[in-house]
Amino acid sequence: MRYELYYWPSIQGRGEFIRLALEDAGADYVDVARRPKGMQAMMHLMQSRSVKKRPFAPPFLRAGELVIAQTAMILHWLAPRLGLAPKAEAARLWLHQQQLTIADWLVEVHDTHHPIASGLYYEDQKPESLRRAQDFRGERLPKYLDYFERLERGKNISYVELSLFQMTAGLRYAFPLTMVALEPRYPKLVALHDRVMQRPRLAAYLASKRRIAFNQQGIFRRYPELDR
Ligand SMILES: N[C@@H](CCC(=O)N[C@@H](CS)C(=O)NCC(=O)O)C(=O)O
Repeated sequence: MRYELYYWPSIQGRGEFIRLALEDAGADYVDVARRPKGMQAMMHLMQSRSVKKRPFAPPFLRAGELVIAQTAMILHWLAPRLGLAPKAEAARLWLHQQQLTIADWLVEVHDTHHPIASGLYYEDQKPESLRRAQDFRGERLPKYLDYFERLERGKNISYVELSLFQMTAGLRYAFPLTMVALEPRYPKLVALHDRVMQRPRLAAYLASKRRIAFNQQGIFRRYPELDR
């Protein structure tokens, strides 16, 4: 099966959570929008009336006849096929629940720099961003980190652990000072981050050009004033 991933070509964003799973599994996939004419193909699937089940937003995955959107649902469907989730329902639902919590967490990261509207520039919502980021650093970030630090994890790496790696990496990029101060309280999450990035296929991916660098258009952005 050759999978087609559709996502904005210049940012890690939500697409990265899917890329990490595909890369870790060594899956055969195409990152469509990063290919010539790929953006047209992506916009066609989202906008053409001839496509009956149009996704609202990327990322979405095409697998044969299926087109699946929503990051957590893509992973819920894909991961058992990639060996990154068990097949039993209870175990899959538990992973899905964690992934949906990660999705909520990611929205809160985004809202530190876009608390009023995604369509406005950061510079047009700076006072609100400062307030929002202060609350995020002081209240919400430790609450999410506490939660994931304390959960029991089995020996096997699933897609949720890959996503937690991405959260730690992104938070280190966006909030370096805050993370230096907080990380001693979260040794299990730090160890998990290191363990995931040493997985051979992921290590090769992270060192390759396929891994887009964190940048100021993505969800994790570095504004030093939001990291005080
Ligand atoms: N809940 C969706 C959110 C998808 C989403 O917000 N995608 C962003 C890029 S990361 C987008 O392009 N949104 C366009 C829009 O909301 O208009 C998911 O988790 O996949």
